[in-house]
This record gives sequence, structure tokens and C-alpha cells, in this order.
Amino acid sequence: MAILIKGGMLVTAEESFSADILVEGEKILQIGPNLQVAEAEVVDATGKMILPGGVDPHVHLDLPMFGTVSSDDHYTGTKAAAFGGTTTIIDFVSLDFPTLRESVDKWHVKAEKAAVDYSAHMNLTRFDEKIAAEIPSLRGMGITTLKVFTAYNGRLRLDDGNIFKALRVARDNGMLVMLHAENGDVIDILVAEALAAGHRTPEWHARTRPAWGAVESALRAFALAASADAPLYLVHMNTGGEVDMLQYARERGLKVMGETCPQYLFFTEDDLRRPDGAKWVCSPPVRMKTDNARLWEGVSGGTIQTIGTDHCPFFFDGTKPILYEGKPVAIPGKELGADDFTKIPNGLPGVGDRLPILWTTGVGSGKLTANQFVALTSTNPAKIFGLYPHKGALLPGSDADIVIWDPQKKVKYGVTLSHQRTDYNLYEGWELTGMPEKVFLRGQCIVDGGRWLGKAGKGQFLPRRPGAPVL
Ligand code: DUC
Ligand code: ZN
Ligand code: ZN
Repeated sequence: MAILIKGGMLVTAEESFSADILVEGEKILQIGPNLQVAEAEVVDATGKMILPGGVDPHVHLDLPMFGTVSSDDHYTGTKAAAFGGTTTIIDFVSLDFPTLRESVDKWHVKAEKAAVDYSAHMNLTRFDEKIAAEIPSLRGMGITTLKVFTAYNGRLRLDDGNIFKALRVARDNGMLVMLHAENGDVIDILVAEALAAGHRTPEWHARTRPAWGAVESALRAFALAASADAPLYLVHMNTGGEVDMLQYARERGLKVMGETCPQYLFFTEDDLRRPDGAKWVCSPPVRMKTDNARLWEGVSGGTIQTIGTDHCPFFFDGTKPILYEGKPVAIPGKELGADDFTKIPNGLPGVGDRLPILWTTGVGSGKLTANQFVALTSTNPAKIFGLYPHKGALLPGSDADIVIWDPQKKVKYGVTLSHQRTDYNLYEGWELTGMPEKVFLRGQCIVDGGRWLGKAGKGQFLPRRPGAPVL
């Protein structure tokens, strides 16, 4: 039966207006005032806001790392996403097999239990003539984005020449290169020195990965992109200096874009000095208050285009089970690095926290308009990653991925409200105003208040189009 959502305030990236939405099957059929339909299930959204489902362009699910695995898989992570109002996620394919094709095929097997719609970026962590020749075939697999690293020497990093070559292949195929910017050489030296000096605590994770490495490698990659006449997307921006570099490059007409993540807007090295500091260990690390502030300027002023999460959770204490869907689960986590910061699995939970946290701290505080919030968390990622207007939009013909948002709902947020499969939440005890009330995925209600109506395997793989716009 059709669904008629009545009386809500639609919030898009451009405007807010009162209207009804008629959903037929998986799509939005009609939007307008006082829609009358003979046979439809009516959902009263009076006093609520209607947002397009969130699009998280940066998550890691079921990712083996540090002798363990990130604790959300493609089912649990996408369920958590849905509870937080996100109906599309983009994961990463690890280049673990000889060919791109094999790596993508293996990833599909893991990903098919997703409960919301999903796609993937390709981690381009090896580059030679064979890989270069195979890249164009990724388009046929629906993958149009390549992530490269300037850190993790000997494992993930490509040298500048190969990044330049990858940028040219991407340009010729309408693909987009994404950059993890840190200085791998400097990190390796500082880590060795820190360990030799007996430094073992989590704060050394940040102290051995200096902000200047992120700043200089971001600018270096922007220069490579300019030289290759190719677009580039800077992931997980974490320093004020990167905002400065992005602004500098964009003012000069370079086709460069940026993403930050909530953790870089709120947390600092001081959090790493807490007794439970390992909870905040991620790469790149959280920085200083001045970085938080400049990143906020970047998102509110329009220099930064998207807010993703880099969701990659681990248990804080993976020796103690938690109950997940009624069953005990324990997965080795941050305790692996209790005596050595280099052994702490890198990564944080966040896929379900993103919209609730940013609504209160961004829209509630006046740093963002509701329209900017939608642009940063849904519409812009959908556009940049070739999913718009299928996703990221409230338009006739778009997928009916719809969040009924209660702007008045007050909660004390934390691990019991977020559905991420881990034993802690970075925002424990935060007082939030504004939460998702109902979440629809292609016309199906999958979250209704606290009730989970979704199912493993109901998410669809989203093949993406090449030639997506540079915003
Ligand atoms: N950073 C993390 O902290 N974890 C996963 C991948 C990444 O880039
Ligand atoms: Zn990264
Ligand atoms: Zn990442």
C-alpha cells in the first residue's frame, strides 16, 4: 500500500517547506501540499521534520586490523546507521587479492548482509601497470572512487609518482581519487623514537602523527591533482591547517573537496590522556581545540563539503562480552594496546551517532542551518559519489529513503541508545535535542522509535556512476 506522510516540514539541502510526501513502492511519487489519496497508510508527521536519509561516505565494516577485526560487520553497522537516520553507507574494499576484481568479489560476499543500501570505494594500496590497466574495469563493477594513502609505509602508501599516475587514470575514466593525508616517513621515525624512549600511552599515538604531516601531504596531493588536472577528495580532515590548504586550493580553482568527521570537531589530544584514552585512538588522530574550531568554520563556511564518520569501532575491553540482539559478544579491541600505543586498534564508532550529534551541536547551536546539515550529511555525499538524485534527495522519483526527525526529542545519549556493536560511546551522557523517529529505506519503515524492523540482507548494492560532479 502507498504511504502518505502528512504535515511535516521537508528539509532539503536548498530549502525547508511544509508538504506531504506520497511514497509508492520504493520511490517518492509525489510531494505537495494537502495530498489526498484514496488508499494509503497515513503517517502523521505534524511538528516533525522530513529529511532525506543520511549518506555516510566513509565507513569501515568487518575490517581486519591489529590481529582483530572491527566490531561492526555489514549487518550490525548498517543497523546502527539506520537507527541514527543513515540509509546509505560507503565502505572500502581492501586490495587483499592479486586483482581488483577478486578483491571486489570477496568484499561483496561480506557486504551482502547489509541492512541499508551500500557501496564501496577501492583502496588503491598497490600500483603497477597491471593494476593501472585494471582500474577502468571498476566502472563496470559500479566502483568509481579510489582511496590512496601518503602514510603507512610499506603497507598502504603509494609514492607521489604513483599517486600522480593514479590521478591521471582516474581523470581519464571519470573517477575520483580520495586521499588519506599524513606523512608516513615522519610517523615511522617518531614512533621508533617514542618506543625507544619507553613511551607507551595513547597520547603518543597523536604525538607521533603530527598535524603538519597532514597539512603538507594534503597540499602536496592538491598540487599533484592540479598537475594531473584531476579532482581529489580529502578524507577525514582533522587539522585547521588542512582547512586552510583546502580553502587556498579551492580559491585557485582546483577541483578539490574535503570531508571531516564528528570526532575531529569535538575531541582533542586531552582525551587521549584520559585513563580510557584508547577509546579515542584513530588515524589520523584527534588534535587541538583550535583545530576543532577551524574545522567547524570549514563546515559552516562551505570550504568542507561532507561530514562522514570513518566508523571503525572496536571494543574498549574486548575481554568482556556485551549483549547484542540477546546474545553475548566479545571481540578483541583496544585492550590489545594496553601496554603499547602502537598495538591499539585504530578506529572509532560513529555511524549511528553522526546525525543526532551534529543536529544538536550544529543546528541546535546555530553553527549550521538545517539545510546545511542535510547538504553535508546526505545530499553532497550523494552528489560527489555518483548517487544523486537516487539518494540524498526528497524528489519525485528518488528512492523513498526518508527520516522523520523529531526536533523536540530530548535524550541523554550514549552506548545504550546507539546501536553500534561496541561497549562504549564517545558521546556518553551528552544531552541531545532532536532524534530520528522513523526511518524508511526504499519505502519500508526499518526503524520506528526504538523498534528495529529492518533485516540483514535487505540493503542493496548501489553501483555508482562515473563523472560525478565536483562541488
Ligand atoms: N583510520 C582509522 O582510525 N581506522 C580505520 C581506517 C582509518 O583510516
Ligand atoms: Zn584514512
Ligand atoms: Zn577510513
